[in-house]
Amino acid sequence: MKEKAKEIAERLLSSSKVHVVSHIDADGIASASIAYSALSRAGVDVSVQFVKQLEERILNSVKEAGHDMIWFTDLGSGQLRNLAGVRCVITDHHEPQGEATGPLDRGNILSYSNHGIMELNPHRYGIDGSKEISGAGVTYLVAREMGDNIDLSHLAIVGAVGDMQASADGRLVGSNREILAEGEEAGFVNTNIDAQLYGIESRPLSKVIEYASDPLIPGLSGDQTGSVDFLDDLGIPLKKDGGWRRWYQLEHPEKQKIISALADRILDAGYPASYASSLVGEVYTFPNEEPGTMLHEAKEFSTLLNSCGRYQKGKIGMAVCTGDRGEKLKEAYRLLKGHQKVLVDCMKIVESEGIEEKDFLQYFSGGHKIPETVLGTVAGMILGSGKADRSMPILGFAYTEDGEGMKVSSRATKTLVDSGLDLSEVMSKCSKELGGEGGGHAIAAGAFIPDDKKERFLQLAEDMIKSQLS
Ligand SMILES: [Mn+2]
Repeated sequence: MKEKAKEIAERLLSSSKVHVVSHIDADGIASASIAYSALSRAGVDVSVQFVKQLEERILNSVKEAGHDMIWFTDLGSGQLRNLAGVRCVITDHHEPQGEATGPLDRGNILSYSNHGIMELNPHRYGIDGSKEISGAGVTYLVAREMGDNIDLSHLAIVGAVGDMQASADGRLVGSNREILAEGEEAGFVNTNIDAQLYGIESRPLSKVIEYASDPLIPGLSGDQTGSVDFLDDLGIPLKKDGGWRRWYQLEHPEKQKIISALADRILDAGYPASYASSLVGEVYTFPNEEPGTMLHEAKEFSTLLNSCGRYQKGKIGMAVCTGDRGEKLKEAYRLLKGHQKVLVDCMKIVESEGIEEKDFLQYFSGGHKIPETVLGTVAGMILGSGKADRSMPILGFAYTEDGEGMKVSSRATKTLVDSGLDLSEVMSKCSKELGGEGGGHAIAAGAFIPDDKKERFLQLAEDMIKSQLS
């Protein structure tokens, strides 16, 4: 990959102006920020545009804008055919569609480079882009060939963590590890073995326990008083000098005490030991950021970027990534706060409307009240909160914003997936039968269906889930 990265870097450096098109999620925002920094440091004029996906309409408008050179980051490999004739480079980690442009197929490199396209994608080199490197990571490989850009390595880590590439094993693997080692050696990233809980920098201690969802803590997740009592019983002071203590401020023995008590709870509730051991894993922090802020730790940093992306404010996220610690950072925090309020309101809506149960699935109906953009997150939170039955998957329904159909989001537990459940298949096949479309992952998937087909969809999904689990 290094050789290809070098070729791409040279091509970018010989351009006078580059237009960056990136995906609008945490990884995409980190990718664009790396590309932006590397280009502007090298004196290349740069403009940036964020998109949800590279659909035909958007692709046509990008083409028509007549840019001399375009750099697609965290997307593009799925659109090679439609990019014929466009002078561009691509740094992407999604499964490529169409013929190879890498060493797997020499002939096609020539045909595509004749068409003006240069692509760096790990899948062309036998590297699994879904686990081993993110869009930001691939973009970083090019940036490091463009100049002294090792300080951008922390953004490659934020992108990988944002794409959940550290969650399966509790640590980054593959090419991500090489980037991590480089960043660590240069002093831009630290790796610690610590709790895999969310909010260890910025949230009060009891909130970290209360909101724990991966892993879920039986009897504590979602229970405010229970979480406070739990820490009290262990003799852990919640406050110090009048302020709420945070996880990162705890003494090592305190952390150990809490983690082993949490593990006991998980084991006592009958979950496997592997579930309890997922409480601990690698945590990535950034020494150049202020401790106790969301920017100091990769998971929280990526969450902040995602909340910018969700509200179409990719540029706010990029300003934060490229160093703004004033107005833009404040705006990013405001977006996150607003998002959290939306989620709390949606949880209340589900609680008051209720969850309906069938034999093999449960579902809730958000109608026009739950925005389709947060439907999946809400479904996941309901399943994680202990307010739903964890022995079956949950589906959420809501009308789409354009009023032209219905969005379905589904979430399951790892245990269900291990037993054969595949929500991606459920969402894609059942929606297709009703004239819609869908897909995703075994554990989390979504679909769009005509708005009068909800009952029929539920029936089809119920049948398929039943046969998957039997
Ligand atoms: Mn990505």
